[in-house]
Amino acid sequence: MTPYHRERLSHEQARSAALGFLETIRLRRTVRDFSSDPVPDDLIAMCIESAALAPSGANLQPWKFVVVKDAEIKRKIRIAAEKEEYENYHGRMPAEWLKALAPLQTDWHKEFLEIAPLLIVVFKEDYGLDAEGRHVTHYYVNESVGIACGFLLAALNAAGLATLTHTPSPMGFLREILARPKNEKPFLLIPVGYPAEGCVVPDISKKPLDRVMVTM
Ligand code: IYR
Repeated sequence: MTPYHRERLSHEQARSAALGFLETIRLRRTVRDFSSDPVPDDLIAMCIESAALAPSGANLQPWKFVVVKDAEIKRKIRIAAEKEEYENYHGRMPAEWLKALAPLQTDWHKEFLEIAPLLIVVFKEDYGLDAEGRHVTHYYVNESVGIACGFLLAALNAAGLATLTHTPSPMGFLREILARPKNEKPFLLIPVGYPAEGCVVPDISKKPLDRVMVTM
């Protein structure tokens, strides 16, 4: 064990810090219309460093963040994702699902996978591999990687970047295209960049606090 100390903030300081975070995270929107302008590498590295500080089951950090900037690889990912999504939108998704998605105006076209300057493909490690190739059990993998993705989206948003939490389904093709080892499973595909000039987003709102928070 090692000592842990954080200076306690005054109520005023704490309020102002919490409000600052709230105001910044309020700016986050899921964007599907990206500019192709490049994003500095160091920004992305710093945001992934934030994500990798997330808590995880037994601190085993069961994640990998693959940053794809290469146009040819992005193209392969787009082609494979569109193939799956075409099937989803033409029969695999039931009518109820399509109805729920209607306000988002999504369809099977995924040009953003090529236009966005980079994709972060997050993999979860269902188990680890030690130096001898023996399996190491991982715990709470979905919770851990989900939290890390939350940190990542918040960090990218704080850096003024737009993201899309994209889950082409099924997404096993990402493991093949990116040649990842067999203990890594695709978890989330995040196009990252700046919103395009004239970008629009769905006119949707979040539930008010009194519908999501219960105090007893
Ligand atoms: N993966 C599909 C469909 C989709 C599903 C949900 I739930 C969304 O919130 C958005 C889209 C697609 O990317 O189009």
